[in-house]
Amino acid sequence: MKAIVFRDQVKLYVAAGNGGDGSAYFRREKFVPFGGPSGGDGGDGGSVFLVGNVQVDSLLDLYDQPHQRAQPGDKGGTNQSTGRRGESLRIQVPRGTVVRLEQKDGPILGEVMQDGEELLIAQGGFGGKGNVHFKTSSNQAPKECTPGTDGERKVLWLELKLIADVGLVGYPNAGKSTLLSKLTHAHPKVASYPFTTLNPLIGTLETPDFRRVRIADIPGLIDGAHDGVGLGHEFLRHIERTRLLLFVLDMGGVDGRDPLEDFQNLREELRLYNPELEHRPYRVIANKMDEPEAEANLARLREETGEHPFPTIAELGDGVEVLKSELPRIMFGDSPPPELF
Ligand SMILES: Nc1nc2c(ncn2[C@@H]2O[C@H](COP(=O)(O)OP(=O)(O)OP(=O)(O)O)[C@@H](O)[C@H]2O)c(=O)[nH]1
Ligand SMILES: [Mg+2]
Repeated sequence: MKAIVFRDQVKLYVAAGNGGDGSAYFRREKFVPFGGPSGGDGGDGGSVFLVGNVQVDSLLDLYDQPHQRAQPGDKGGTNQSTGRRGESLRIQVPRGTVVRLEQKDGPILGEVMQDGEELLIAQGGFGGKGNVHFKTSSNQAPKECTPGTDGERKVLWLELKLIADVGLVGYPNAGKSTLLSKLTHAHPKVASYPFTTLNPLIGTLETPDFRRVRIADIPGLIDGAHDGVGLGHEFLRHIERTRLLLFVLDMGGVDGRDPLEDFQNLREELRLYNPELEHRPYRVIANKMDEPEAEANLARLREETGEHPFPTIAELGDGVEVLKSELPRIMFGDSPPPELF
């Protein structure tokens, strides 16, 4: 199987610009025999910021260019001129970018959630003082000046958490991507083997009154996902941010599993990963209702769990219209699921 590489986590090495040194100069003018100090201050170094940008949808560019630095400030000049400030660097990142120090489980430095939101990740150094500042009554010709301070350097771990309203959760091959393609204009890859979807993808369902529900198609989960099996953690951390979970079940048991057990196992995986997920609002989608065993399994599921699943045949679009009208009602209805952020 082809290696799976996720580009929604990157290690980033950032260096802010050093401050320019202050300088020591003296005025040398005709007819001014003892020109005073005239060395200017160094310019401040540029800082490094992350900026949320809705146009950017992955951290792919940073993966290719992990070293990012801002400009240093220039040295102070003659005639008390201050050195040029170093330009700050503004790195464009997708909304939902979480920044940690050093490594994957390092402390969180911050998050970029909104379009245009800026997060300072490395402070530029400050310019040193030129010798003009050191003139005193007893020292009219100071040679002192101070060096600029260093810009901050950091190793950061960036990861992208999807910001979606709804997350499709299910075993591989259950029909999540098919469903997303019917609910929205997204075109995820659909195929009859497990792990077709390797990267999470978002589609937007637009309601007749122009409201939008963002739905995330998340790669299939397998048992032990909470322990990191099958890249489970990579997927589960995306699920964490959605406000409503849709459990997509293969009611035909096409891959030899029992849909009722699937449902219980999926809920258990989420709970083990993050106990809060147990209380997240959810609905059950009973997919592949065209399969021979499906009706009997659905009856059993209803009876044993008390759930009221939405029956669908995603491939044919059956049941999709009901979902299209129900999802906005659930999201924006009288008692919508709680806002997470
Ligand atoms: N019989 C039947 N097949 C379906 C239905 N919905 C989807 N499929 C088929 O099931 C297979 C898997 O569908 P996908 O949408 O790729 O499944 P997935 O859950 O996204 O799978 P992963 O990305 O691997 O996790 C494809 O061959 C689909 O054509 C359905 O309602 N009935
Ligand atoms: Mg898929």
